[in-house]
Amino acid sequence: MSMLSFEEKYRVRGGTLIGGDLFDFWVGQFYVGFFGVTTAFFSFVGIAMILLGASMGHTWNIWQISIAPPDISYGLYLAPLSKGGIWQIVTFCALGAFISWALREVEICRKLGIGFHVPIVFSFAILAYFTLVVIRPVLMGAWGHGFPYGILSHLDWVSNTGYQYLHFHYNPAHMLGATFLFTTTLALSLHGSLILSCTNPKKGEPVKAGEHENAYFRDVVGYSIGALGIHRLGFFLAISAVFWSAVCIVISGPFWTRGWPEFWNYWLNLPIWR
Ligand code: 07D
Ligand code: 07D
Ligand code: U10
Repeated sequence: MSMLSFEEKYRVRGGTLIGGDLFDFWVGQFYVGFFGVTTAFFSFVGIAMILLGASMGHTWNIWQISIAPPDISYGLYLAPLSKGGIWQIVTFCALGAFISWALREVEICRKLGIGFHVPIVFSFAILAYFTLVVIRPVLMGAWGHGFPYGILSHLDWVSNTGYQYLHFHYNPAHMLGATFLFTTTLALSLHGSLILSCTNPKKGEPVKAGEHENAYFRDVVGYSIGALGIHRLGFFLAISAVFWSAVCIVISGPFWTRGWPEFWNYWLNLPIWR
C-alpha cells in the first residue's frame, strides 16, 4: 500500500517536537523526523552489539543466541563488555529506540491532527519492558535481575522467575494481567467478527452497518456498547493488561519475597476471625 493517492495530501510540514524542519521529510513511505534518525541510530548500535555478543558466545543458532545481564555481584554498576556490559548497552539502545519510535508516532499524530492514542498504548508496552529491565532490577539492587536477550533464554528466565515465587498463578496482579489479556482477545474477536458479518456480505446482499451491529448485540446480550465504545473498551483492556503485568512483576521481589500462594493467608489472618 505504498504511494497511495491521498498520501501527498497529508504529507505536511510541521508538528515536530524538536529541531523545527530538520529531518522533516519522507524516505519512500517512511516519515523520517528527528526521532526516526534516533530510532535508526539506536537500532543500528543495538543490533550491532547483539551481533558482537553473539560472536563472543558459543552458537550462531538463532534460537540459542543469548545476551545475558551481568552477575548479581556487579550490583548496579557497569560491567565489563564480555560479562554483561553488552546487555547493559543493548538495554540502553532498546529503550532509546522504543522511546524514539513513540515520539516519532507523536510527531506523525501532530502532523495529521489526530489523537495520541497509538503512542499512548505503545508507551504502556515500553513501560512493561522498562519495569522488567530497569525499575525491578534497580529496586532489587542489581542489573542481574533483568531478563537475558535470547529467544529461548528469555523463556527460561520467565519460568525460573515464576518458580522462585513457588506458583506465579497465585500472584493477584498476574491474575488481572492474564484476565485482561484474555478479555482483549475476546473483545477483538467479537468486534472483528461483527464488522465482517455486516460489511462483508454474500455477493448481491446489501452491506449493513451500525443499526444491525447494535441490534445484533441487543438481541444476544441485551446491550450494545456502540461503535465508538468498543474501540474505547479495546484501548482500556489492552493498556490494563500491560499495566497489571508490569505491576505483577514489580511486586515480585521488591515487595513480596515469599511464595505467592502464601499471600492468600492474609484472608485467614483477618482480625474478623479472631
Ligand atoms: C506479533 C509484533 C511483531 C514482533 C515480533 C517479535 C525480536 C527478538 C531478538 C534474537 C507479539 C520480534 C522479536 C526482535 C529477536 C534476538 C536477540 C508481537 C507481534 C514477532 N519478548 N515471550 C516471544 C520479545 C518478554 C514470552 C516471541 C521481546 C518478557 C513468552 C518473540 C520482548 C516476558 C513467549 C518475543 C519480550 C516474555 C514469548 C513472539 C521485549 C513477559 C512465547 C512475540 C523487548 C512479557 C513466545 C520463543 C510476539 C515465543 C514469545 C519477543 C519480553 C514472555 C521472540 C521483543 C521477558 C512466554 N517473545 N517475553 O509475537 O514463541 O509478540 O518465544 O520485552 O511463547 Mg517474549
Ligand atoms: C514486556 C513487551 C514489550 C515490547 C516492546 C516492543 C521490538 C521491535 C521489530 C518486528 C508486556 C519490542 C519491539 C523488539 C521488533 C520488528 C521490526 C510486554 C512486553 C516495548 N502467564 N509470568 C506475564 C500468563 C505463568 C511469569 C504477562 C498466562 C507461569 C513471569 C502476562 C499464563 C509462570 C512474568 C502473563 C502464565 C509465569 C509473567 C506477560 C498461563 C512461569 C513476567 C504479558 C495461561 C512458570 C510477565 C511485565 C506482558 C510480566 C508475565 C500471562 C503462566 C511467570 C499477564 C496467560 C505460572 C515471571 N504472564 N507465568 O507483560 O508481567 O507483556 O511482565 O499459564 O515478567 Mg505469566
Ligand atoms: C490498524 C487499524 C486500521 C487499519 C490499519 C491498522 C491497527 C482502522 C486503516 C494497522 C494494522 C496492520 C497493518 C496489520 C498488521 C500489523 C501487525 C500484525 C502488528 C505487527 C507489525 C509488524 C510485525 C511489522 C513491523 C514492521 C516495522 C516496525 C517496520 C520496520 C521499519 C523499518 C526498519 C524502517 C523504520 C523507519 C525509521 C527508523 C524511520 C526513519 C527512516 C529512515 C531513516 C529511512 C529508512 C532507512 C533504513 C530502513 C535504514 C537505516 C535503519 C537502520 C540501520 C535501523 C533499522 C534496522 C534494520 C534491521 C533494517 O485499526 O483500521 O487500516 O492498517
